[in-house]
Amino acid sequence: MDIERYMQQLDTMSEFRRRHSINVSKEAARLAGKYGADIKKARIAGLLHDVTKEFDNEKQLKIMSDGGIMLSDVERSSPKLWHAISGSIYLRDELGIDDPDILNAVRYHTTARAGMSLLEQVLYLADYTSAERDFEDVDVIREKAEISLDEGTLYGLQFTLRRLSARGVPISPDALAAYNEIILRKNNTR
Ligand code: DGI
Ligand code: FE
Ligand code: FE
Repeated sequence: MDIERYMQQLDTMSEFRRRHSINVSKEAARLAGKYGADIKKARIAGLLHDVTKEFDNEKQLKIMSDGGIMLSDVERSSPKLWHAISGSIYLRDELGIDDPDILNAVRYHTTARAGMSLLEQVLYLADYTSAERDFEDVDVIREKAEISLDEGTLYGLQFTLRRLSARGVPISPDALAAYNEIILRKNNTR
């Protein structure tokens, strides 16, 4: 896998998004090392996870429809969710990345989902805790991410679900399924 070529994709981004992508890549590699995910895949997924985030809506809709994606009602009504979907299609169809774990990590980096792989959880958390983030509670989620992938992911989901419901915007069923799965897993191991 050609990390130099993937680095060139960062040239298409704003300075802010490039810095974020590099921070996420570094943090994903660190978490992958800590939790036993593939470090090289984590680095690539981190670099590219937001590659379509700054594309305009029409361009993202075209990438998704050309890639054979049918959006659900929640997805169609929430453009913030599009870059994760269009990003994974772009990696597959434009960059020729065929590793399903990398593609799924990008696909679910915004919402999470039930049945996440190690790499998927690593990218979700690296995106949430990346060095330039400064929202309230970021230190708490950083601490949780050191305890376990599930603790970190759960805290991230709780924070996101609280915020989305307070704003009255549609919530992805994938996020709810991820939340329920981790809660049930915790209860079963008590
Ligand atoms: O792309 P980033 O800014 O690095 O972070 P991200 O991919 O986690 O995107 C965060 C945005 O996605 C934030 O504005 C909230 C939004 N979001 C996350 N989950 C959902 C959601 N929006 C809706 N409507 N529904 C969701 O379930
Ligand atoms: Fe994102
Ligand atoms: Fe991001």
